Amino acid sequence: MFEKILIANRGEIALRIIRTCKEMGIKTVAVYSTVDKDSLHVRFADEAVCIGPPASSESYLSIPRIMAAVEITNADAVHPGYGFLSENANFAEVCSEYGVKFIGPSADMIRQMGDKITAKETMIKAKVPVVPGSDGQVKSVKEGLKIADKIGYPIILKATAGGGGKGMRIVNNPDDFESQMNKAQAEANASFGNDAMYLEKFVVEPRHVEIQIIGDQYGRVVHLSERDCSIQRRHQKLVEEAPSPFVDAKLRDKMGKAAIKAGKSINYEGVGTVEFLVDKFKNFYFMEMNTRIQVEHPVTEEVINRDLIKEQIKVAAGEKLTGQNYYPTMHAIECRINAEDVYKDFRPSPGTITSFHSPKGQGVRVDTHVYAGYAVPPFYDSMIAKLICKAETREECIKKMARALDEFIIEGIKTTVPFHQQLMKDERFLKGNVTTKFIEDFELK
Ligand code: MV4
Repeated sequence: MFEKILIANRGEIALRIIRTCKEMGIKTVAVYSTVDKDSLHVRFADEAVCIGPPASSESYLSIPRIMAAVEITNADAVHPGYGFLSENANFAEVCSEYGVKFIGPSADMIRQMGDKITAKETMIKAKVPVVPGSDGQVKSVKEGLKIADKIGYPIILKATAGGGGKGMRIVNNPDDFESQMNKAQAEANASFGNDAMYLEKFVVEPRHVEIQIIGDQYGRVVHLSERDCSIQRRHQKLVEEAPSPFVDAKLRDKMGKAAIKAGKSINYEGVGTVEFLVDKFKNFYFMEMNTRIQVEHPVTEEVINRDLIKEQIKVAAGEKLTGQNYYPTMHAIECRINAEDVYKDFRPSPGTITSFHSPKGQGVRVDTHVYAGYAVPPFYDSMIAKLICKAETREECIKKMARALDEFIIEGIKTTVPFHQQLMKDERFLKGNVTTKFIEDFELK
């Protein structure tokens, strides 16, 4: 087992990782930017190293600065958390060249899933269902029009370097093709410096259902069932739950098997998530694979009663999996509490939290790094807490969440709490009738 893990991250996930390390008897190193010097991850870690100024590019995203911290503290492993360098193949490579274990998959596995055309080709070979579309890159408008004509409109153009909705455009008819392709390419170029595009049939009003998997260093891959993340706004998830209200045991089994095939096809090591689009007929299609621990991992933890960070560290250290899959025994929902003003288009609302009281009680979990007096910096992600509730049934879980949200006191900044309070009373949400189009039709009162 590792002796000392350096956590290349900040906020709630850095704290979350430190907690598990302590329980496992592993020493921890925090890294921090100057604006985070009073953060709890700095206080709770055994050692802490300042790695630079607030700008991420000069601190949490700086490979040389993080490697310098590894060097001076003699850490034998690095946990990247989510965001920042967690899916950076170069970072994984530098760690391995330096002889420090990157807690996650190899650089090659990250690269294979990072390029969306390569990922899709890999899935086709592995016989994982994918959305019908172009065979790789669409090189011209003329070629794209021909393919779109064959598969039928609407179609969606996607950037091969993309993910998370950037460089994506829906095309409803051939007349719009050229202008939409130009827009998607311009956006992809600006975001990724790569304007390569591919094309797919557009799945109308899909659900976003993802399967959590874990692979060990000996070729074994198991699944930990699904999460439903259909409630998103501009590709930012707001609510996640497990199990999905739309997934029955039969579909879970089929999707679980497909996700395992996906993982095995690249010899996947570590925790990962295979994202699928699910249509109203329960057809499912591979969308992307995330090669990191995700924000919403606690909903899975709550329903299968396992610590995913612990499992992640164990496989990274070379432990074997037993080979069994995990199935939900409870229902869990996570609400993301962001420092945002929901009445002003979810605009960021950084500043000092003047008072903070988090909800408590049976079945209530709050993962957060903030406290009364904490100043939310404007430099990073706006998420300040995750409220996770669990109960025997979805209905009870929603009631518990509504109660817990009413107990949340956060003063000094605006948060997404009012959005969630309204959602927990929404007729369609209560029925589990949610697709990725839900928020578009949702009106905040
Ligand atoms: C799609 C789609 C419909 N059909 N692909 C959005 C983010 C990126 N990961 C892929 N996305 C989508 N791809 C086809 N062929 C609809 C979306 C999509 C979406 C997917 C998941 C969650 C929220 C979404 C919101 C809008 C569009």
